[in-house]
Amino acid sequence: MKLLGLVLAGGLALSGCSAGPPERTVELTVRHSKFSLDELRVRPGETVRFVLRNTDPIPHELIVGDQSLQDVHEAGTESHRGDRPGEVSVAAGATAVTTYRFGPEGGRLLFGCHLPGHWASGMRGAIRVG
Ligand SMILES: [Cu+2]
Repeated sequence: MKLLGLVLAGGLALSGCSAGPPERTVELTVRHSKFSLDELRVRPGETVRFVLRNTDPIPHELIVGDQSLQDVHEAGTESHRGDRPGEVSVAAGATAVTTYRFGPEGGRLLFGCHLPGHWASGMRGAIRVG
């Protein structure tokens, strides 16, 4: 129990372990409700481990997916967060990890945070696949 307490105190949250072995790690730092990257490129079929470091005094999240998935989260009709690949919440001052496997086809996906007002104020970015 003591070890568990230490892990929780460290603020590390894990999610999306079912996506297979990561091929690459992408670090995203959040500062003043902005991501440190606004665009990234991945290869089709690539598995990416996202490490989300939140330096802000408020929680954030990272949602990876297409426009329709982002619309669902933005509308607030999606009740589950942090338990699927590419979707993770991060507490204030904490670090969270999620792993996402991109599909075999090229295209454009998005990532962002859907806490109220965050997406609209620019807490998002584009992912170019291929
Ligand atoms: Cu946010």
